[in-house]
Amino acid sequence: MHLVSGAKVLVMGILNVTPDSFSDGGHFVDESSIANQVETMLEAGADIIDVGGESSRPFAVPVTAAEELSRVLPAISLIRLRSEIPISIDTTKSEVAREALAEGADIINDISALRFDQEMIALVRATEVPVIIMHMQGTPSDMQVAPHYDDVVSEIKDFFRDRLAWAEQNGVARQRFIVDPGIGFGKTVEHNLTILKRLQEFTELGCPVLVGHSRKSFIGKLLGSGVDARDVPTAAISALCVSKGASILRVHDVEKTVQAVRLAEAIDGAA
Ligand code: PT1
Repeated sequence: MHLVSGAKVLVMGILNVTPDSFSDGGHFVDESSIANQVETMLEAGADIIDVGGESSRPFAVPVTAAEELSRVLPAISLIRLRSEIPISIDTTKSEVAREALAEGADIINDISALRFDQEMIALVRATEVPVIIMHMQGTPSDMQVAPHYDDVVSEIKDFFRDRLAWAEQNGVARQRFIVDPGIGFGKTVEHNLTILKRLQEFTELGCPVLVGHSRKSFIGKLLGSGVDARDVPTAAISALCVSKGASILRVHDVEKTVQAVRLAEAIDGAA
């Protein structure tokens, strides 16, 4: 993976295999629609496909590991049959991550930053895959009740410094990690805007920065657009993230974000 600074920004396409997912709920659960969605993302030039079987949108309710596995394993195997594209597994459960890696996944994407499952750190230590750690205030079921920060960027950076130090104490080098400020996870519209404005500061942690802004409710609150009309605004934010040092963008509409990313990279590279 090209994650060093100056390298091409990577576009991570979202494959939700959750019947209750926030923006494409119920659309991609049967096998042929998963296959179509994967084909569309591959043709559009996705660099990574992120497979998730548990919704983490605001007020989502948890599912069991067995339920999550029954959703994600067939999707991973389907992708692997047609492509060698890197696959990330979006889960907070070590059992789901372990079986997903065995099925062919290459990256762990843990929105709890290894906090929800005490056994996740041992799995991470036992493997060599990159690990995405995300910041969240609260849990998906309560995170949007009353988010509060004195300085949202400083507090998220402190959180990552703590998590990276803890991981190093537990035998996992910081070079393994990708950091994600967690847009929409226990944040008001203003918090999300401040994170995006000051995104460059997260690169000071020395890890690649991932942003997951796609189709989120802060876009709807700012523009009044419904969830099915947020891909152009998402691409606009993607371009801004590139100029502020992001390494990976997690999005639904890969085609529009690839266009935005290539233009932002060309502008960054101009004399
Ligand atoms: C994310 C992310 C994720 N987001 C990573 N993984 C979701 N690494 C799932 C809303 O406000 O940003 N980074 N996995 C989806 N979660 C949300 C959160 C969806 C908030 C919607 C909202 O609309």
